[in-house]
Amino acid sequence: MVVKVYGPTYGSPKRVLVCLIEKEIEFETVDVDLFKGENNEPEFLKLQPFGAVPVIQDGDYTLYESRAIIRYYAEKYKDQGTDLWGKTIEERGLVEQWLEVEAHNFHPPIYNLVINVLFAPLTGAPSDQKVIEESDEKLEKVLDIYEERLSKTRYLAGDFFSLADLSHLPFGHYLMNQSGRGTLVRERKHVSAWWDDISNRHSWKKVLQLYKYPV
Ligand SMILES: N[C@@H](CCC(=O)N[C@@H](CS)C(=O)NCC(=O)O)C(=O)O
Repeated sequence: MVVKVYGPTYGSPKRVLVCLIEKEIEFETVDVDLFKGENNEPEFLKLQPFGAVPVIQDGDYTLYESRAIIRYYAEKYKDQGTDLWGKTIEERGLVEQWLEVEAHNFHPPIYNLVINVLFAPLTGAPSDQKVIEESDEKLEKVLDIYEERLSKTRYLAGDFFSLADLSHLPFGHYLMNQSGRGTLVRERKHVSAWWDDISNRHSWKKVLQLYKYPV
């Protein structure tokens, strides 16, 4: 059964795509145009009632929330492709910890920057300067903690690439390439080396080659 992934051009679905490639799982994609509001059409809302991508369909199994989906596939195909969980329960605990850090500390400020710096000018919506300043400040603090961690281990959860690193790729890409804030990474030696390492993986390059970001 081929996994169907909805919305491949957007950031959060790319988290799923890069995971599927690492796990050597076959998939196909279905375009959803957020700019045309296709995510709020009744047929789509039957799959994802909150109107966001990604959603996957795997036979008659449907799942949404990108981090839930990557956890599901990393577990279901534990022995296939790259092991994204680590070998021991302690390593797995650290993978989970850094996945939560990505979701709750790293993602919110960069998401706010993407919305206010990148998307607002494109859609004619107003940019909130206060949100931009607060997000910059939060991101600096988060990256200082990453710098400290990555001075001790090659990857976030230890000396092995995991779901925790992978989860940073889609919005890390925005941070590095479209937000005008790549220096936040480049001025932190270990974060910079980590970014070069994870963003040069074959899986991520393949995602970027197959599915261009909308902006
Ligand atoms: N927590 C969700 C967030 C998904 C999300 O924010 N998706 C964006 C695209 S990157 C979206 O569909 N935005 C449209 C909207 O929310 O109206 C996940 O990780 O799957």
